[in-house]
Amino acid sequence: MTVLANDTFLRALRREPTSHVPVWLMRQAGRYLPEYAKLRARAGSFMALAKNPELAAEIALQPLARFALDAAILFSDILTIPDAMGLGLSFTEGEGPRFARTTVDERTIAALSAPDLEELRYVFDAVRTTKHALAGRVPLIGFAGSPFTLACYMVEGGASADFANVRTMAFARPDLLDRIVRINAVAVADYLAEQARAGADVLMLFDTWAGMLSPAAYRRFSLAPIGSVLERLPRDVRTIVFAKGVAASLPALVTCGASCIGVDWTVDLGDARRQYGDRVAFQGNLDPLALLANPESIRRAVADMIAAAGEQPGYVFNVGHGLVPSTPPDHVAALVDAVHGARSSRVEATCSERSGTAATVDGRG
Ligand code: 1CP
Repeated sequence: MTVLANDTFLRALRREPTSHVPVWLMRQAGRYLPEYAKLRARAGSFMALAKNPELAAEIALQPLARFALDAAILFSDILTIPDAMGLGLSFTEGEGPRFARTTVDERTIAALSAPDLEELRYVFDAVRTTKHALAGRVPLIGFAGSPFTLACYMVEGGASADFANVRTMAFARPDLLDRIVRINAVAVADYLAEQARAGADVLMLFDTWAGMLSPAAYRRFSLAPIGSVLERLPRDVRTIVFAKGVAASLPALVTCGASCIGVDWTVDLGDARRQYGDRVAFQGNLDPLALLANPESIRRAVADMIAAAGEQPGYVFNVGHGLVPSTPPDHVAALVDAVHGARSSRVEATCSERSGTAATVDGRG
C-alpha cells in the first residue's frame, strides 16, 4: 500500500477542502526544460525516450526537482495507441507527429481494431517505474487521448491546422467516423485501466481537438465515446477530461461522468464553478502564454484566477493548454509559488485536523 506524502491534488479531485490550491501544469515535463532537451538530444528521438521506462521516469520527475508541483504526469504521448494499431508513428524534429498509414477509407477503417495491450507494455512499465521513483511524493497521472482527438490524427496522418479530412468525414461518412471513435473508445478504456493497474492514481483524457466540431457533432463523435470510456474504467479511480474549444458545450461536458473537467482559458472559471462546482471539480485555466510575461504579471494573473475559482472545494490550478517550448523555467517557479502562497491561510483551519492522517492509494475513491 503506497502512502502519499502529498495528496492535496486527490483531495481537490474529490472536492474535499485542501490546505492549499494544488497545481500541476499540462506539458510540465518537456521542451522548455534544458535538462529535457539534453536527454532528448542524447536519445535521438521522442519515442526512444518514451519507450525507455527509466528515461521516461527521469523526465517525469524533472519538473518536480525544480518546482513544488502537486502531481506528476506520465511521460508518454497520446499517439501511442494509433501507433500500436499499426499506423506507424514517427516524430520529425520541428514538424510534430507523422503516421505512415492513415484511416481514411472503408477498407482501412474496416480493418481497424483495438491494439493488443502487449504492444503498449512499455507505457505500463513506464507507469510502474515512475510510480516507484516518485516514492509516494505526489500522485501520478496516467493519460490517453480522447477517442475523437485520436481520430483526428489517424484520419489526417499527423498534425493539422484545421483537421479538414476528419471534419469532412463527419458529414460525408459519419458511419465511418462513428466506427473509428467506437474502436478508439475500447482501446482507450483498456489502456487507461491498465495504467491504473500499473499504479496511476488519476486518469486523464486529452480532448485537444474537441473544438473542431459543432456542438451536435461534438456530442456524437467526442462526448458520447468519452462517456463510454469513463463507464469502462474502475470506479475507484478519479478521472479528468480536458477539452479545448468547447466552452459553449460546458453544460453537456460536465455530465460526462468525469470527476474533474479541465477547461481552456476561454471558459469563465467563476461562472463554471458557480454553476457546476457542486457536481464536478474544475482544473485550469490560465492561458499558457501568460507565462511568457514578467513574473509580476504572472502573480497578478494567478491571484485573479484563484479569486475567480472561489473558495468552494474542488479546484486544481493549471494552464488552459500545454506550456509552450519558450516558457522560461523561472516563470514556472513564480507561478507555482504564487499558487501555493494564495489562500493557504484561509482554509488551514478546516484541514488541520486531517493533516496527520496518512492518505493511502486504496482510499483514493
Ligand atoms: O520533440 C520532442 O521532444 C517531442 C515533443 C513531445 C513531448 C514532450 C511530444 C510530441 N509529446 C510530448 C509529451 C507529451 N504529450 C505529454 C507528457 C509530458 C507532459 O505533459 O509533461 C503529454 C501529456 C502529451 C499529450 C499530447 N500529445 C497531446 C494532448 C495535450 C496537448 O498538448 O494538446 C497532443 C495533442 C499530443 C500530440 C503531440 N505529440 C507531440 C507533439 C508535438 C504533439 C502535437 C502535435 C500537433 O500540434 O497536433
